[in-house]
Amino acid sequence: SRKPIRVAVTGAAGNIGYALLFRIASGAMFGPDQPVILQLLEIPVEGPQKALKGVAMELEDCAFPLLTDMVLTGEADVAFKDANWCLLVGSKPRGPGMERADLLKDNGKIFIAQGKSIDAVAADDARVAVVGNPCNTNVMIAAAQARRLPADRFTAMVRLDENRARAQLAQKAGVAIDEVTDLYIYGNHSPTMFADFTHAKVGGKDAASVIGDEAWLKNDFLPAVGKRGAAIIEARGLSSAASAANALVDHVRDLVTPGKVHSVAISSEGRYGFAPGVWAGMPVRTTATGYEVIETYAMDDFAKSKIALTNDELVGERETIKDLLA
Ligand code: NAX
Repeated sequence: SRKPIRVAVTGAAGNIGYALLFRIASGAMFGPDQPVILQLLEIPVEGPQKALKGVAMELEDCAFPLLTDMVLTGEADVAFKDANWCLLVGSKPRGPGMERADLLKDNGKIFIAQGKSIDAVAADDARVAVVGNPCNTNVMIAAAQARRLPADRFTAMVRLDENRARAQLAQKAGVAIDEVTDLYIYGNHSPTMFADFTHAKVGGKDAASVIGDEAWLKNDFLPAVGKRGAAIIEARGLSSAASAANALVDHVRDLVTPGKVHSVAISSEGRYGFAPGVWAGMPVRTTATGYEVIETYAMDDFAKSKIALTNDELVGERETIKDLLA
């Protein structure tokens, strides 16, 4: 039988954790023949640790054949020990009256510690996916700690934005989701992200001509995708959890499935006009050993202006936490 994959998940007793762990254990992330070991991290405080125990009890009660072991811990070095995948979901939410800069800095400290720990104790083939917000900047901070693991192992999730965009476009065009292709997310996981409809296709044809309403694409579609997270909070009273967990399943599964093309936030290295060193969403194609960036989409002036806007935000976030990168 196959050697189990060790999957570390932080914030495991949180909302996303509750929607995520059962999918991983059922085989949705790594396939129906791949055993997994869950290594679950929560803050070392009684409440969250107790809640984590409860989640683990439910995982046991599912009797998942692929779940061969579980580790529950409040220590990063235990959670990340020999981990093949580190899913960094946990982060500190914005409290009442808290400035965005303070949120960035508080979370930055978490990702310094976790980045260091991953680099020290995770498996040689370890890969990291950051979900905890602000995820693009958190992943940059974690990657800055790495001496052993190369930067391309560190990714952040913009897949929820891609999935939201594909669903909105399919709905507008009145087609099945699979008919919408070549639709990728550029930039920050925030309302500034650019869902590039200019290259998208519907049923193999140029999406803009199928929709036939450029004003809708620019003035309705883009803001609707950008503000979808806020719309979910407004409707549900809680932030996206099941759809975020599902997007993380897609993000990781497609990063281990050669040939898949999908949106991933990676170190930009100046591609598509992003500042070198910021982590920005862009399309990648998964290869046998990692991924290659799709660099061939030519952007028009509108797309360039959108990318410039989300790049400015990423540069601003980096500026806010620059002391943490040293
Ligand atoms: P919750 O507040 O329900 O859960 C977060 C959990 O993380 C809590 O149980 C908390 O105790 C734990 N935690 C905090 N600091 C930790 C640390 N240092 N080590 C380990 N655990 C720690 O939030 P949830 O709804 O699960 O969302 C988690 C994160 O995902 C948030 O930052 C949220 O903003 C972010 N999201 C990111 C999305 C994306 O597309 N990238 C979309 C969904 C979501 O908004």
